[in-house]
Amino acid sequence: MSSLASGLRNVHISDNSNGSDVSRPQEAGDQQYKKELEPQGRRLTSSPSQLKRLQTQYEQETKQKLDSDSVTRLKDFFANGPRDEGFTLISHRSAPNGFKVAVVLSELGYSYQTILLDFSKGDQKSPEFLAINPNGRVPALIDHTNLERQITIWESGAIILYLVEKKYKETGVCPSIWSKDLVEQSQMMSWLFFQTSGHSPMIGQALHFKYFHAVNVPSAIERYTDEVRRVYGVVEMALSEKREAFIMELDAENAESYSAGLTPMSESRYFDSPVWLVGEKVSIADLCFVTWNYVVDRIGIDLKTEYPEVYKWTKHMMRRPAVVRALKGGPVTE
Ligand SMILES: N[C@@H](CCC(=O)N[C@@H](CS)C(=O)NCC(=O)O)C(=O)O
Repeated sequence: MSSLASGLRNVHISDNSNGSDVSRPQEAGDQQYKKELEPQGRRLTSSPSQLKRLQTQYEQETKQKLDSDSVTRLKDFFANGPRDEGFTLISHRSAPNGFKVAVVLSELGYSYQTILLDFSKGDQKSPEFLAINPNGRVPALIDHTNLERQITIWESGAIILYLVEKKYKETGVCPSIWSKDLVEQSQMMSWLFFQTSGHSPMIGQALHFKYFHAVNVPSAIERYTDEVRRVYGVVEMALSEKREAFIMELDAENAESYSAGLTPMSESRYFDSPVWLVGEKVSIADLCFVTWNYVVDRIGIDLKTEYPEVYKWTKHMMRRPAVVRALKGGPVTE
């Protein structure tokens, strides 16, 4: 497995405020994980003075990192000037939001190189990166194909919309993961916005409170994990409705028996066929979820037993050659 793909699986959970750097050693259980964190003194603190001290320590460490030569690699990258073709994806070895964009680049057949930031060295808060993304988080994308001016985009959802529209304009053919129909577009955007505002941040918060928050707050872990479950409930319901409609249409000879409850729908030969959130084909509405679905077991959610349609949906996406290519990684500039 490549460094990017193994990065996504070998998740290191960073100490960031939304906890959304979520990779971790697959083989390591929670206990081992906690052991790795405890020496850093992150879970055992509770008094305001201790919290203040931790905050000051964090600020000093961040400043030291930025003052050190740790960002040289990044500086070099920008000093070398824009590449003359394709895209540069700025990501992190284990960031689901970064891989989300890689999946779409790959599905669209775009060539791109990836530069991986080192969060532990503060690369994401360096002036060079903040000039590209004022929010100091990955992903960001540089489009080198416009020779008049270099285009930079940040926020995974905005990048995805930019890419599908760009491809459409370039080729005159609507990419299969997008739609030329305004209503379908709006449905895809609803799922995309829901994913970027309701899905990934809630998983990020659940991970943060489970593994990194200075004080152990069970109610916060519960609140965010419940919220992730609620979000998956919404997706599960949408996919189940698509499944039902799909089976009723294609398995028409048994439709009456399914409706009457005489035969369970799980007996249909179409029970495991792919169904998608919008229309009848995979689109950005589906693909934006896949890299996060890969890591929710870290917060104790078992998609296979709790959300069977989400589980099948994820499996179908994970089998797509473009998704496999993205998870293996494009050319990486270390
Ligand atoms: N809403 C943003 C979220 C980006 C985000 O939180 N990225 C994480 C990695 S998945 C990050 O950069 N964390 C580093 C940090 O917080 O310092 C997006 O969808 O692009």
